[in-house]
Amino acid sequence: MTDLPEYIPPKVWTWDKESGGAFASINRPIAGATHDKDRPVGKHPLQLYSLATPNGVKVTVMLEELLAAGHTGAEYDAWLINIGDGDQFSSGFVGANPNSKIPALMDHSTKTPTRVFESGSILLYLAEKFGAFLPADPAGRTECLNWLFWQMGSAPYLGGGFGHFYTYAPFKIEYCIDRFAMEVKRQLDVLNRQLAEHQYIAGNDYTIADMAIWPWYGGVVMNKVYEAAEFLDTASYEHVVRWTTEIAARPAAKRGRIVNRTMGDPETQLHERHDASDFELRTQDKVEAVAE
Ligand SMILES: N[C@@H](CCC(=O)N[C@@H](CS)C(=O)NCC(=O)O)C(=O)O
Repeated sequence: MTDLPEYIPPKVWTWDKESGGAFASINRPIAGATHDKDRPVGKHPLQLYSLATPNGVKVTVMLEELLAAGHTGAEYDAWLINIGDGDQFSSGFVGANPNSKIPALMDHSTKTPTRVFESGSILLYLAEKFGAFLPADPAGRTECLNWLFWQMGSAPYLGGGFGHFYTYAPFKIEYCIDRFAMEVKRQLDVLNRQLAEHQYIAGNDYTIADMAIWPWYGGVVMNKVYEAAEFLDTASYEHVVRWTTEIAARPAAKRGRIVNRTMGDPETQLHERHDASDFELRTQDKVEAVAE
């Protein structure tokens, strides 16, 4: 199984060393702000503080879909929160999300600004605010929320479980990778069976359930999350592949994916989005060309 020495947990766990692995420097067992810094506020009603991880992309795809559908009230400023630098621990960010994790949204169109955190809560808030991407009939709405909450409960096994031990842990532990690969494959099979019978996750309509699930599970299928497509044999989930490809072709999904993105080809990085024209004018390739 593994050559690791047996670990005998002490009576009481104490934080006396970094855990090792990627992101070890930002992991800590206490909440709250580490430094004082206000949130920047731009000109639009919605202020998003985020990064283009799968959890962040859910929200930027939703905002771009709302704008594409003509909901001008969904105009937004997207500010970059660099979690590797600890931006999520600023007093301003913690005010928007006491859990110190992206994405966080502030709605300045309400009498006093409304804070919204947890990506699922943000998707639901926006869907209800604009009456979009959430079926109105009780049965359709419930099925959509079933899958939205499925994602919130399932993706931590993909990210915090599989992704952590397959990609970020300081060494490979067979037991952990086996346990979470098994679960992620089961989840892919759940999606595959659902998508064999429905065009979209919750039925015939494209909804916030698709927007929540696609960045994670579509990301794995497209080999953009953890580079584990071959390891997990994602090509064998043919209906998930079909659905992933269809959503990836949507112009709003293409735009949403690059907002607050700081990795990859420069033309696929729009560090901050403050105007619709930024997709044309302010991607990193353009910013770098001007700087030269
Ligand atoms: N359940 C949360 C998860 C958010 C989350 O885990 N965000 C990560 C990036 S994908 C983060 O901000 N990590 C920073 C940290 O843990 O300090 C949601 O869906 O909004």
